[in-house]
This record gives sequence, structure tokens and C-alpha cells, in this order.
Amino acid sequence: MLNLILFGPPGSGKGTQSEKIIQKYKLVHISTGDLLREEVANQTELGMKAKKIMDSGELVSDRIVIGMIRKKLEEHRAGPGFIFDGFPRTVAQARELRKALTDYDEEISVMISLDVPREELVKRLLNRGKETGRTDDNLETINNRIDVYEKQTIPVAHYYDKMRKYVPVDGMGSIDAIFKRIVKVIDQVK
Ligand code: B4P
Repeated sequence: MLNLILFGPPGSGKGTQSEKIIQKYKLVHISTGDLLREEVANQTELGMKAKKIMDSGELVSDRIVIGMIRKKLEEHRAGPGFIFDGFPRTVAQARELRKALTDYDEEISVMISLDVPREELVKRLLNRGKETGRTDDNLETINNRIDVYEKQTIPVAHYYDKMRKYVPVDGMGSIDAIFKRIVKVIDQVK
């Protein structure tokens, strides 16, 4: 199985590039952001709790997120592999993912990290907010999300770097140019 993590700050293009990766490699896409937004849209108890946290730019609890991931892994255990988009976001989530994959005799093949400067992230997310009305795409929340990423999520990159699985990719330029860089990395580990 090919198991990828697509990593990077909010607005770095994880969701955008995931769509192209899934088309080419037929992987199962797990986006914790999408799963949480689905809960919000369905107004579940979990969704109501998550919405407040997401609108402030903080991270939803590890316990909730890991529960959602374990469920998806079980549903697609016989599949071609996974692309994890926006997960893990804390070292605790990374450890739990490792345990869960080990239960299926699997492991992460590579973590691809999209590098994009802060000014560009803010620009992209403000634009997405205008186009989609996403309630967490306003300046205050965007800045907090980037701060939270720097404090709580960057250590996840060090975790995979120690295992020699971390590969940075330039996330600036056209969507197709970035995709070509990603394909090069995937084809080396496949
Ligand atoms: P996510 O849904 O993961 O959202 P994101 O990081 O903001 O977006 P992404 O990087 O996918 O950017 P996109 O492709 O859309 O998280 C939302 C919230 O959910 C978090 O704040 C947190 O509260 C919660 N959450 C999620 N996962 C969690 C976890 N594991 N643990 C705890 N909490 C969790 O790109 C952004 C914009 O840029 C788009 O408009 C796109 O069109 C544009 N764009 C993309 N590529 C471009 C390019 N090359 N050039 C110009 N524009 C580009």
C-alpha cells in the first residue's frame, strides 16, 4: 500500500493537491477538515462542539480526530492506500496513526510538506473565504490558525524527519507545476 501524508500550513494547497493525487493514484482520501465540516453540516453533537473550535482557529481534540481516523482506516482496510490530508496535526496524533497502521501491518510511505510563505497563505485563505463563505477564513482566525500550526503542528514534521520520511516541496507557482513536483516524490517511493 502507498500511504501518504500531505502536510503544510493552512492554505498551502493540501486539499487542492489531494484531489489531483487521488485521481492519479486512486488512493482513499482522508481529510480531517472535510470530515469535521461534514459533522458540522449534519449538526451532530460532535459537529456542534467542533464548529466553535474551528471558527476560533484552534485544533479539535486529538481524541475526536483519532476516533474518526480509526473508523476510516477500518472501512478501507482492503484499499489501495491512503492520503492523509491535514492529519496528523499534533505529535500525539502522529503516534496514534503509527499504532493504528501497525495494527494493519502498514506504515507511512512518505510525508510531503508544501512550503508556502505566510503572506501568500493569508492571501489565498482570504480569497477562499470570499469565494466559499467558509467561516474560518477571516483575518483573525487565519492568523491564529497559522500561529497554532507553527506551535503545535511543525513538531510533526520533525517526527517524520527523524524517520527519514519528510520531503519538503515548493508550494508556490501554478497548481500543475506543484503537482508535478509532488508526482516526482511519490514515484520515487512507490
Ligand atoms: P483544513 O480543512 O485542513 O483546512 P486548511 O488547512 O485551511 O486548507 P488546505 O491546506 O487544504 O488549503 P486549500 O487546498 O483549500 O482545516 C480546517 C480546521 O479543521 C482547522 O483549523 C482545525 O480546527 C480543524 N482540523 C482539521 N484537521 C484537524 C486535526 N487533524 N486535528 C485537529 N483539528 C483539525 O487551499 C487554500 C486556497 O488556496 C484555496 O482557495 C485554493 O484554491 C488556493 N490555492 C491552492 N493552491 C494554490 C496555488 N498553487 N496558487 C494559488 N492559490 C492556490
